[in-house]
Amino acid sequence: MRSIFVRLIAAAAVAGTVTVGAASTANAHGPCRAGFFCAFDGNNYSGELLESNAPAGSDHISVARDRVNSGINHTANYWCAVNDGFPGDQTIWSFAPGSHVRTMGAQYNKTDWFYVRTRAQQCD
Ligand SMILES: [Ca+2]
Repeated sequence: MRSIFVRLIAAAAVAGTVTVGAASTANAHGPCRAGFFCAFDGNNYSGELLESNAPAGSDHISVARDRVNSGINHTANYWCAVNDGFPGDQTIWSFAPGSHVRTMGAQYNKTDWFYVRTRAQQCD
């Protein structure tokens, strides 16, 4: 009987630890989950437009046209913002792994799509 009681307490303690750990992880990563890249409509990560964990090598990841203004990169890869246009598409921002960009400054409201590259490749 004592053995069962000890096991129940141990299980409850583990469950409690998991819950606390998950909550603190969410806080530490702000509005974008671990392992994901997030793009936002406004400054300071307001109005999420994209949340993706697309792998390195991905191209033409669509996002609402001409609206991205901030981003959080919780992936191990570079996320590269592209403004399509004439005469050609242009990479206008490089979100390094782990970076938080509160505002894209002069590049606000220009991004049309993203591509993803490894740390070694980086953005064009
Ligand atoms: Ca554009």
